[in-house]
Amino acid sequence: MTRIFSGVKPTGHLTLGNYLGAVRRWVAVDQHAAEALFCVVDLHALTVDHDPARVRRLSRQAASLLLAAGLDPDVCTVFVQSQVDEHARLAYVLECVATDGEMRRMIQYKEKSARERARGGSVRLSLLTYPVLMAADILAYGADEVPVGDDQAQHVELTRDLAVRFNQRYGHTFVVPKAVHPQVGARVMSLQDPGSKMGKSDGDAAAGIVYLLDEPEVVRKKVMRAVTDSGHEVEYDRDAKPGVANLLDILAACTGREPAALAEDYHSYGVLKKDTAEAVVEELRPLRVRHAELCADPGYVDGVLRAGAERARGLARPRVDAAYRAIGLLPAG
Ligand code: AQP
Repeated sequence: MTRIFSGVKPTGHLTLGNYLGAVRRWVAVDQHAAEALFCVVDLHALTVDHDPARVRRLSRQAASLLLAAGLDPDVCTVFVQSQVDEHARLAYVLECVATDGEMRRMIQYKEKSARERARGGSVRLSLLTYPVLMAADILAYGADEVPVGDDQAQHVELTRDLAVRFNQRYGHTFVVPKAVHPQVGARVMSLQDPGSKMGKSDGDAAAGIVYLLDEPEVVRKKVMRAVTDSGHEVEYDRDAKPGVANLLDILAACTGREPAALAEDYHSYGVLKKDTAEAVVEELRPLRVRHAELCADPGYVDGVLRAGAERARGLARPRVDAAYRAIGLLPAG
């Protein structure tokens, strides 16, 4: 049976980008089609300046949102990365296979390290190496498929390279996974800056980000204030009209229609925004309701995470042990 692994970072509140680009497909397709593991990758949240209490809070919230969105712990495994030691154990071994040059070519490293330096901060070493940890997240489970938004394509490519290199040097140990992207919603852009991804850690740009737990009125306000392009024609043209194209992509993802076909129905930006806002509010409504119920029952969420970590450990341990043996480490006991 196909095995799937994917995750979210608790670096901020989950966004519409996370939902349309990843979580919605995990719920609707992946958890039923395969043996699927979904992880709150909290170790990745430590790669930039962070507040420990906030990371803990956001980890629990992310897990609750995944369950509220419809991940069913009876059919898939939901867990927190730091509760399964195999991720960090394997990451070190993979660091001995990856190269410094490879790490420095990662687009996210270039962008985020430049951002940190511009703020006058220092760049954590883990920001450079975290794609290796991400490779460990995936390879530890022998995942065949990694359903992610477009922004993660380069990291999955690196994961494939590391798996192939390890297998060639030390004997076949890892499944070589492939990235799977949704057809619509693979890259939701900021409503205020349609040239940039709607990313949850960009707190300075909250006006352009729809958070899954935003009140409906807030969602409407953000969408109605979305930056659009010059002219009045509603056309689906990502280069010439990125703001309008982003709204059409979002509306398409919420309605199941094609963005170019939707464009033909609209003759003003105002009506397009209004319909997009309502579609987003409706899309998120059930998730918000279920999330409120789960918040009233934190013991349930903790129980799901405990069971998930135990199961994940059982799946990862044999492959990580095999990697340790293959690379030349003396088995314990
Ligand atoms: N804007 C987006 N459009 C489509 N998919 C997206 N994803 C994230 N943003 C978009 C997908 O959601 C999954 C989880 O993402 P993540 O938690 O790894 O990263 P993030 O939400 O992008 O968080 P940050 O901290 O703001 O990330 P950086 O700054 O690292 O990009 C992934 O499948 C992702 O593709």
